Amino acid sequence: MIVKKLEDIVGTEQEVDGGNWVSRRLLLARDGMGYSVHDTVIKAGTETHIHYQNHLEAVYCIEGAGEVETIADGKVWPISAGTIYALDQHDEHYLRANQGVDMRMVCVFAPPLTGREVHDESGVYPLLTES
Ligand code: 9YT
Repeated sequence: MIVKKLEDIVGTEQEVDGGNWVSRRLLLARDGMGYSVHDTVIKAGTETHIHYQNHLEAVYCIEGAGEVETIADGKVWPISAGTIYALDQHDEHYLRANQGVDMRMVCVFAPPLTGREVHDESGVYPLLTES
């Protein structure tokens, strides 16, 4: 059994600042679950270009509001607390948080992140494995 609290992660190296977002990485590859789980804050008023070519991600909004736009077709979906989206096609997208309030998301990645990944200039995370 693994039990952790968000307060155990905050301020450690499992809290990663990506600029537009801060990701508190609750479960990682080394926890052996086959996926990673993050509590991520998307800063108010930001737009982030993301393209997880090496990962599948599901994102469940629990606070705040914004939108996600898939770049291939220009579709825009509003996001608010209680909305989940899943990048089942490795969809390249923009993630936007509305002005004035941060968005808080629970993110699940498969394969799991190992810990310190941040987006490269194309919005991609590298595919890393525990050595
Ligand atoms: C929703 C999203 O993809 N935000 C970027 C950060 C990422 N979820 C992470 O590393 O937690």
